[in-house]
Amino acid sequence: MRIQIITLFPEMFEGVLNSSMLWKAQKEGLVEYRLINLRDFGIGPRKQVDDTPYGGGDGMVLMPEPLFAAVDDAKEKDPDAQVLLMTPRGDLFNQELAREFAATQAGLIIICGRYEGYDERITTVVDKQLSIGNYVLTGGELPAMVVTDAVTRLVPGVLGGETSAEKESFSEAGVLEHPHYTRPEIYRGLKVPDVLLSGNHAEIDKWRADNNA
Ligand code: 4FN
Repeated sequence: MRIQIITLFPEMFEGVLNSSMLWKAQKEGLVEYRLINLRDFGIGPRKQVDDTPYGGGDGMVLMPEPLFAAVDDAKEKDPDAQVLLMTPRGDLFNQELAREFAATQAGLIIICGRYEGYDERITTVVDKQLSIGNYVLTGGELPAMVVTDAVTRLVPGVLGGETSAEKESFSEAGVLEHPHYTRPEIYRGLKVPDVLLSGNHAEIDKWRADNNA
């Protein structure tokens, strides 16, 4: 699966894409990431990508020409890819959508907004508008990283060892996680619940079922 990300700040993605799981997914050829710098499609010698809004008002808006050109470039690499626009007005991104994207063999092209937003005409080439939640952010980059992380771990073969049935049991049955403990048994006077040390797996399963958020 190919994930192409259109952004004015490609360097923001380096840490996330080079972290263990996403790095391994790339190394094993399961996912290919491509960062597209919107600036490369800027207009004129100053590589302009933003302009003042028609109708007046504060701030700047991403111009249509660089955005359309960047999407065209991404589509050339991957004609069947779905185009996603990260926007606070979008549908709330969730695990079900992550699973759908991962299952689809087609790639993703993710557009990240900046400033006050983008010229609305870009929505004519967008398949889905997505939001990660209701808070003010400075750009769509962090939301794009959330989608990239959530989708990549579900791409077949990425999470070694675990079967898809195992992955489903927690994240997709609406079951929240139970509390976890590791060594030492007592830390700063805080003891691990006895049942977890008992070796009684029926009792442990019951405790975990009773102690999920
Ligand atoms: N945000 C709100 C209302 C008005 C504006 C914003 C806001 C980044 C380009 C969009 C934000 C949150 C979740 C993208 C927020 C997301 C963004 C997202 C995002 C710069 C314009 C902007 C009512 C939600 C508080 C800035 C609410 N998921 N504007 O944040 O891109 O994907």
